[in-house]
Amino acid sequence: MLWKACALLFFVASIGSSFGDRNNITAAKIWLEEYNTEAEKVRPEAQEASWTWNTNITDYNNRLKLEAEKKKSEFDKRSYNQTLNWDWKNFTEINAKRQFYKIADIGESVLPTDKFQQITKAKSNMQSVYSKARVCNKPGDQDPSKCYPLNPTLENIMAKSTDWKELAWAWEGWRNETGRKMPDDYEKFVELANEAAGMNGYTDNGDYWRSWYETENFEKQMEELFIGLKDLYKLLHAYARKKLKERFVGHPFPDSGQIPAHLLGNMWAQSWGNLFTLLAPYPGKPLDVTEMMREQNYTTRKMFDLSEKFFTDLGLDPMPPKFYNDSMLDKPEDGRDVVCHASAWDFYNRKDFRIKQCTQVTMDWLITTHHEMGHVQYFLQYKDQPVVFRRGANPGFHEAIGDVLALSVSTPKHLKKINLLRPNQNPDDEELQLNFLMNQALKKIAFIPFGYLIDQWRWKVFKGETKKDEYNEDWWNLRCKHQGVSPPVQRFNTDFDAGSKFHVPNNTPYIRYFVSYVIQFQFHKALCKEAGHNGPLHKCDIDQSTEAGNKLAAMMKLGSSKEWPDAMEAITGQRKMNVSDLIEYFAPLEDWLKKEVKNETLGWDDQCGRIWGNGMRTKSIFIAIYIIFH
Ligand code: KAW
Ligand code: ZN
Repeated sequence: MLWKACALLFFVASIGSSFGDRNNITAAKIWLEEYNTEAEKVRPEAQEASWTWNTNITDYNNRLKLEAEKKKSEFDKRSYNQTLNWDWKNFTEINAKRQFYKIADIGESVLPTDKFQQITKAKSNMQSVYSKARVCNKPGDQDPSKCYPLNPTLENIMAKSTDWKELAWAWEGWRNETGRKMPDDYEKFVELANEAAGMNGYTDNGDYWRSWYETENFEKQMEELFIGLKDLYKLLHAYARKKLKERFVGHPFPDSGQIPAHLLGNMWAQSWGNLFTLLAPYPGKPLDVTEMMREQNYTTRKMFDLSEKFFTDLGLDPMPPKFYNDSMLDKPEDGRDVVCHASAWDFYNRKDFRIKQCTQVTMDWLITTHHEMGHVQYFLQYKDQPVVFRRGANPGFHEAIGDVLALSVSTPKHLKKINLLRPNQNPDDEELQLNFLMNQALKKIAFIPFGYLIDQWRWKVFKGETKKDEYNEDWWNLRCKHQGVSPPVQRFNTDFDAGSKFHVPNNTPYIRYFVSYVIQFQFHKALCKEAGHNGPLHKCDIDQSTEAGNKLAAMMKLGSSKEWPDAMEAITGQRKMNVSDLIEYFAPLEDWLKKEVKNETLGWDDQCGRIWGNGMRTKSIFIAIYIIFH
């Protein structure tokens, strides 16, 4: 007992004697512990207030959320000031140095209180416009008070309708009710986010977002990956365009080669899986998993149980006890407004983890369920890291986990195993396999340019190269150039079509999904090797491979304590992002597509042609007058 007391006295004395010593690593580590304990109190409070607002959008809950965010920002600022007591940049202990680096990086919390409140308010306004939006006056409706939300009505129309006019109504209406109401708030948000980034030593907010990747020439690297995938996308685009021209014969397709954006089965033309019936190489061999799910009376809970089982069969963690009670897995039917866009929540107290989504019983939602469960699995694996390391190795890693598992779950072999293939369907049938690959391509390859371009647009906005009155023009320059889609109705510079996509009003960076879509194939290939898979990559199902599960867990446990190449190496042995595994996965389909489009002109003009309405013309007239008089 006595020796323990002596040791404690010596310990306290040694710290005491080094007060004021900016290099005392022992004292620095004690401070880090204290920071962590405090953060585990402040963060859950902020998360709880945000959750309450997200699951019940009211002014009152908004005020509570703003109050909690202010409290968290004060804690961030206080902590930042305390980091100045240490010469942490010269610490030789890497882990402690990295914690300090992350604690000192306080983002928008750096702003003075009034500006912090302004930016939070601008974001809240945009988020509530987006989540409350309804579109009225559907063609054929008699009752003008009948209005429709994105989830499920407009999404279902975009997915299933083959009526040009109805699709155009949903497409245009959604943009009128969302983006068009946001440019003022967005401009304010950009101004203040840039100001915060500048105060933190970044050139602008885009520079700050890119810093999370800790990669030299990040923009260049993304561009190279994108170029590596463009040819494959062009094949799929040409094939889809050919088939859509047959479906919508007599309707206008632009001579510049783009596809009208409302025809691709999705509100943003980002994922084309809903065109599968039209585009399947062998239409007689459907992959009608949604129908099978409905026939078997699937419920939301059954979808989550199925997903959870896939994780635990790999040896990964089950959902904690409170998860199902506290999550919001279905859209509430009591009329309250909620943020329906799916998300996964870490409350940073090592026990509360939730998912919020408005699930429907479909194959797509089964995949989204795996995607969100992937986030929660990451939370569980890194929960014993210090709070500041409870993040993905980079944001793309967090997005990739659930998708990697879903690559196995979606294979015909696995669907057979879980009774979601029809009894007469043979999972080894090569025609069915090609149909499966087409289905995958419509989700994965179709997404690539969209995943790339959103932040191309935002980075330019943050750099100040795109001003408010150019928001929409530059948006469509990118959509036309990279995705090869065109607006189905005239656009105006008073429109703000970027704002019709959740992540823009919600201020969530998007390049993470592009990164995820590349690296998930690298992870898939490495895990398949670990699981002893032989044969083509697209046939691999890692189900029940604890070897694969262990690799994945080892990587996730790191959180963001190491730079991402270390985390990637833990799974793949590689330290670079690379498109070759994605290309290998789709090789049989690429061959098939090449034959299918041999008489088509691949690609499209960089510009869309005549898409601008009066607003844009007014602007051109002003520019012409300005030029004449100068
Ligand atoms: C997609 C991704 C996977 C599978 C199919 C897909 N289809 C489309 C995408 C890309 C993208 C989209 O819908 O456009 N997917 C999502 O937005 C899924 C939602 C999310 O899980 O990524 C969610 C987005 C979000 C972020 C911040 C606040 C609110 C929602 N991300 C997370 O919940 C999350 C949580 C912790 C860490 C990292 C991300
Ligand atoms: Zn996600």
